[in-house]
Amino acid sequence: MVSVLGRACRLVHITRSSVCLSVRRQSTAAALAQTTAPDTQENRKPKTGILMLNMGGPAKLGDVHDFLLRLFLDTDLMKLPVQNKLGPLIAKRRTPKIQEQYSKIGGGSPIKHWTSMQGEGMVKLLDQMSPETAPHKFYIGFRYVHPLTEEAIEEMEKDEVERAVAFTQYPQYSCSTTGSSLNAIYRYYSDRKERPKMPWSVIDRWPTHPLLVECFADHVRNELLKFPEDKRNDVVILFSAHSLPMAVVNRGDPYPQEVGATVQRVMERLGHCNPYRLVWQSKVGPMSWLGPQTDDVIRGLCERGKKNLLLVPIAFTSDHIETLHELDIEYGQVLGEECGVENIRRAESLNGNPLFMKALADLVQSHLRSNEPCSRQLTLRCPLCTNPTCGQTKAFFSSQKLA
Ligand code: GF9
Ligand code: FES
Repeated sequence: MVSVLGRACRLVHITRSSVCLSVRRQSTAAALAQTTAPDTQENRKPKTGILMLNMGGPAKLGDVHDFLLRLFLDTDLMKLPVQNKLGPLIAKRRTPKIQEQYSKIGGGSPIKHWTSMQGEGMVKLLDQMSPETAPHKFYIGFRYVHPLTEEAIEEMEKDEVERAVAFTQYPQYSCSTTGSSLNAIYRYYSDRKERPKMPWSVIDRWPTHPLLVECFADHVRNELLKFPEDKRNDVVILFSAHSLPMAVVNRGDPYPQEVGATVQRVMERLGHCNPYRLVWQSKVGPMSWLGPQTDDVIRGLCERGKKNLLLVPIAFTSDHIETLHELDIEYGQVLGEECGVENIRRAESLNGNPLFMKALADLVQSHLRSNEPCSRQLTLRCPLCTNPTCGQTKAFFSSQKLA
């Protein structure tokens, strides 16, 4: 179901406004040619390339193994002893369970579907908002499934974009997510002993962007309205973010603080209408992870008579396995039943919200206008970082010379 939607979506690349804009700039003959060859993302020469970075997820059950393999071989995400032996072993062992989870959410991850939709909305807006940097083209760079980051860079080089923007789709920065994707861009060039044809810059974090905050607040408000009126005031809002191993937190990863900043702004925007907590989900394996854990908090609150709960995924903008399986099935259905919850609901992910596309376009426009290669925050390594690539990646991006 999900992959069918994704395919249909890729065929509908044409956008009315981009046709109008480019026709106006061209001769009549070119304009005529344009009517026979539609002005899709694929055949107009882009000036600005925007690489949308994310981890990606398996679109089909058959993609689960390779997804896990790339994940467990990612040395920026985790360091395992004899990783090139142990990684494949763990990937193989975990495949059946993860396949079963994906089979319960429609047979695959919808991440590519949503990212394509968001990218299309974003470039359509950008072509109107910023004609001086148009045409804009978006590329998808996933860390663990196709289209891989390396494949996207190759296409951007082939397209000869004049300016490349690495745009993380994680609002909050972690070295295990955005950091890993940026290291992959750095390694693409250093492995090939090549220099980029175009200057690169990075949108490395955007945890408090006003339109992001507004989108989250809208989705929380919409979901609160679905609770029975007499319970609405008692609802506890649980902002749930992917957890991190304490070893990552303790080397000084900026993610927990930035997730907290998003939560703070969303609650301010909502006028602190309800009590809330920031909780952490998806811990795996034997190490200790940042808490409190989402499932423990649901149990604890129910035991204490707080039985109307609203879960808000705050660190991922689109639906993925952690919302559709972990929050909706494991917690919403199974755990909720177990601990006698009255009403447990989940706020919708930002997915196809047009205001979210506006947020993405605004971020890119301000970034291009700033002429800064990256944020000041990106220039500082974690105080206890031991990964040498982090230093090289930061030097690569912060030394890019923009026009
Ligand atoms: C993460 C978002 C934020 C493997 C354990 C077997 C490790 C890990 C993460 C953080 C994802 C999405 C954070 C590990 C080791 N990490 N996941 N770190 N993931 N899994 O260090 Cl929005
Ligand atoms: Fe954070 Fe290296 S782990 S900069």
